[in-house]
Amino acid sequence: MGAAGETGFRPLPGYFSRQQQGGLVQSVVESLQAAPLFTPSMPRTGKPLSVQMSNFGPLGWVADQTGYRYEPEHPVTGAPWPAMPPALLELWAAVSGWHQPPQACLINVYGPDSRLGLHVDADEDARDAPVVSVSLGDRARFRLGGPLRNSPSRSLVLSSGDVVMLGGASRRFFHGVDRIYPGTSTLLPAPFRPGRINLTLRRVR
Ligand code: MD6
Ligand code: FE
Repeated sequence: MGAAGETGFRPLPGYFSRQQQGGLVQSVVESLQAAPLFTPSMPRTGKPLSVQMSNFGPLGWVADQTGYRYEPEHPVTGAPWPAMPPALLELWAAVSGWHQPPQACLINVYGPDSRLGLHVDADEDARDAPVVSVSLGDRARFRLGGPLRNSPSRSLVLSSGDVVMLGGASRRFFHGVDRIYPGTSTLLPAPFRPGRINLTLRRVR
């Protein structure tokens, strides 16, 4: 990889054990009973994303034709988002270097053909706080670019249990998920396998 220290991009491969990953999956599955997955859509075009989403924590990221924003309630049920699992609060405290706890955990659920286009995480007012992400299930090809959409990019494969942190300058770098590699993990239960779950922890305000 190289340059990790310079850009604030920090991969932490194999951060969570298989047992810890299982615990996180259980938390996600339980929370989805109360806060079901929704399909976000692009502002303006209304085009649906191929990834489904939900959230943990006091605030959740939502996307619809009006725009992208953080909301304290689920867009469909109107209920508050489920509490953040303790293991995620511990992860944030251990790696983020930030003085306040995370306010949002976005749950991204990928099917075998889902992808996530190049984007910058820019909907948080707390622009200096890092974003910490956890990969669960099938491997994915993650793409990290630079400050411009056409900056040179590199790809890395993220496996189940890997953590990556976008801090410093990389916090505002374009990134996305080119593809997942279906059938490369046995972690997730039906109906999430083949597939991948990514959790991103954020400070919003
Ligand atoms: C994903 N991750 O891995 C998508 N954003 O499924 C992200 O968009 C992301 O991993 C900010 C920081 C870390 C990430
Ligand atoms: Fe992102």
